Amino acid sequence: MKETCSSDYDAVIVGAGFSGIYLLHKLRQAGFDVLLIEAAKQPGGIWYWNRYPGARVDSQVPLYEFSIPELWQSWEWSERFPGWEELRAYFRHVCDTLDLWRAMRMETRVESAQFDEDTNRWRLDLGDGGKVSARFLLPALGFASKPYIPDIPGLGDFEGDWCHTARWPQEGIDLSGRRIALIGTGASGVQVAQEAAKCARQLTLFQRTPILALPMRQEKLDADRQLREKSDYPAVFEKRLTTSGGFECQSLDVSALAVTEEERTAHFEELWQQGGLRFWYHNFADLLTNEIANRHAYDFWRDKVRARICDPDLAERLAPSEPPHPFGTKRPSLEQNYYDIFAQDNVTLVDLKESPITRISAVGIETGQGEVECDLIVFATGFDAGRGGLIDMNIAGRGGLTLGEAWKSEIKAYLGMAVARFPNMLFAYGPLSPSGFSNGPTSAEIQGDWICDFLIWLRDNGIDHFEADPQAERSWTDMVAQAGSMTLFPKAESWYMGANIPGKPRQLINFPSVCGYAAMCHEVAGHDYRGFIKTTLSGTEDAPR
Ligand code: N01
Repeated sequence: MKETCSSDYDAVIVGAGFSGIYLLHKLRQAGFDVLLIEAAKQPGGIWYWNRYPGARVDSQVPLYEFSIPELWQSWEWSERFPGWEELRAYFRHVCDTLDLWRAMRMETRVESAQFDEDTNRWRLDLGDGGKVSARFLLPALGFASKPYIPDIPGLGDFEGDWCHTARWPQEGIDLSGRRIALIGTGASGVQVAQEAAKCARQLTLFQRTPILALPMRQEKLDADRQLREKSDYPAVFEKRLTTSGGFECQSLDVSALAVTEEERTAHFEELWQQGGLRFWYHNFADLLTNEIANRHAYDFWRDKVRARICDPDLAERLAPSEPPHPFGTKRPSLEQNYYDIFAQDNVTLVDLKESPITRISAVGIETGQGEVECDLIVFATGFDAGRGGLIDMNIAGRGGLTLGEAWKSEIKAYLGMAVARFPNMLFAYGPLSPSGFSNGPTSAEIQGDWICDFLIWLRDNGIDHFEADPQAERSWTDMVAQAGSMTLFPKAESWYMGANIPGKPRQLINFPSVCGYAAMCHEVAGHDYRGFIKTTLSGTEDAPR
């Protein structure tokens, strides 16, 4: 293994989240000379950047960790749904245990990457002025590395503080006694709201669409219980590869319409009591494909939430009689006391559907109903998911084509990992893979194993150049759209559909099945990695298959 001061590698990985770290481990094990570059000070990816108060994962232990025995055997969690501090500590544990630090260059941003056709290598320009080159470029930026801040007039005039949840200062922000305006009520907004409500002088939530949040049912975990449960871990890790969401179980194989009302309600109630995302992923088979089945789930959710809100006007805004979109077509978030905070005197809801924000002034936020004064604005307004970080990395393939140009009117990718005219590049946890529908480690292991096997296969076969065949890329992109059209996902204005970013192409940006995806990738590998154009060292061109 070269030290990180070398400048030429077999492969460069960008990003130290689950996907990047797993790839680094696998490729080093396979004898590749590999460097991981990360802009942050510490590994953890999303858990480095999203360190706002209350940030925690929505997949329960042990779903959100690697299946590598030497890692889980020597690690304990303190909560069923761990928070960002503990997740960061987990990443340090992973890097220590797998001895990865020496191949990681932290606090270094990749400013651009160009494919050099003469030498068949990727050339990367780094933020610290350094340059590295590699045969293979493996961006592992996560689905949410580019925060979205809406273009609201007047933000430059605001005299208080403001920040996006994914750019929360590492030293933290003291929320106590402040007048906080929180824009956005997705998963991040819910988590910030629950914490801010405890200590803010005034917390005003600006809601455009109500979140359909589920009860988290957080629990403390002790060492004895985890020790007992660890005997089940191998089976859980095996199982998560075989389900459509990468969880420990999946939807029932029965329609919500094929059971009696009592049976349906009993199942809903059971899932509700279990907590977590199970109401989403262990529900009836047609929850996400049949509007009538979906409506039953929505009505159950609505009635549960409304039972916690005394003010009927507020209840209608937070849990409307009619669904704002089919249940589960936007990712549900988990809440602990979100629906209770509105009973507090220091918490107010502004319904942006009724009175949209018109501008930000020096002292607050103006809507049609007047001005809300504040001294801190928190943007919990989401991400340019899937493509944003990759485009910002200024990646240029053959002929200088940038990803931004290639994806201007549509995101296209073969297997959700490769783009035509971008040779020797595979990205992990990117668009048109199951990323947004899968928890990080599950996807990281499926794609990481596949990418590593592919690079070994290329090495064994003396192939030093591959590229996605445009036809294969087209078919894959169409197939993801087709899969989406059989679901209710297109009925929501969600980041899943690219609908949250003005001007972004509207398409389902993730493949909606982890196990289906794994099977298809496996099948491609079994056919000599069909769909890729490969060139051998002697220059023989493989016919596109
Ligand atoms: O972002 P979001 P997020 N004016 O896009 C609103 C994961 N995650 O950071 O719904 C006013 O979901 C927007 O309104 P609308 C998880 O996968 C997980 O919360 O578009 N409001 C919405 O309310 C999640 O799905 C955890 O009408 C505007 C909010 O901002 C994904 O990350 C925790 C607006 C954005 O919600 C993203 O979640 C956090 C505008 N101009 C995140 N523009 C866990 O628990 C947008 N909004 C693991």
